[in-house]
Amino acid sequence: LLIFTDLDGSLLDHHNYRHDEADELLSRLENQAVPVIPVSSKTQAEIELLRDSLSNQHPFIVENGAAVFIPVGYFAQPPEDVTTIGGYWVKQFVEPRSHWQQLIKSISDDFATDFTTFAEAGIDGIIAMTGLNVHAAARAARRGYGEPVAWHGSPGRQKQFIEALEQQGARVLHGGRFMHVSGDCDKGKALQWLVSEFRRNDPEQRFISLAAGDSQNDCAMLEQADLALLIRSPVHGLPELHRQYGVYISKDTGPRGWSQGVRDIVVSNDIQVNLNEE
Ligand code: 2M8
Ligand code: MG
Ligand code: MG
Repeated sequence: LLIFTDLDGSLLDHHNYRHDEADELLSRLENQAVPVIPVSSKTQAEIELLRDSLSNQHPFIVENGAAVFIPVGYFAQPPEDVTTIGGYWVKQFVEPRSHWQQLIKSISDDFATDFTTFAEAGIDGIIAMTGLNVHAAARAARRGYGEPVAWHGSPGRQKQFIEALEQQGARVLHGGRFMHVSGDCDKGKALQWLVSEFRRNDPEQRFISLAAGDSQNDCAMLEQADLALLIRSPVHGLPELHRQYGVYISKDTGPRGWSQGVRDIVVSNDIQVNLNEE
């Protein structure tokens, strides 16, 4: 079993970013050698902080599937088409952040008062928009592959903005709070690539994938995974995917819903992982 999980609104509470209610299950999963792989809109720097606090040493996927980070040596052989950067094998799916910033700039005259980017907001602005503390906000500001945009204009203008970006080769994904402007990546493609690396490294194993998420930007990975857990949100409705057959919907929101959902899915699919106290 491999667990791919969104962070904000899923493993982490939407409002306070805490994960206490999932800690017990996380340590059981680690004891049972089930990798829990963060897949987030968050940056490398943000996810590293969280991994450290959880003692998680598994690969992770940053910025909505823009890149996959695998600790060097995690697999016996490095995957094809990766670059070694600071102790990781990195698979990159898109152009760097500056490319997408220039693109936004090139159309911004038409939408000047409608939006604020993370770059414009700066650390203080990010704190105000997200409720992150200053250290976390500084890490959220250090982006490699795209630009989060807070939208203030009308939905109609937003549609035009997205179309203008997409005409220039960008792709826009929606997280819990922001639009994310980057290239042709999503969490589903990144999941698929990483699952195939697990299989290549250990062809005897089947590797069932379970994906958990709460927002529109999670749907691609929920569709791609063998088992899908949709986490209820305290602030927005369920994405369209909830109508799809076989998608498990959590009863609670955030880390509490995450834990219940993962447990229920493991039990009801007869997956041979013991999550009970020894
Ligand atoms: C952004 O991501 C969230 C996740 O869904 C969003 O779009 O609402 C990212 O910029 C991330 O780096 C940051 O930590 C988060 C904080 O709420 O916002
Ligand atoms: Mg989320
Ligand atoms: Mg997210």
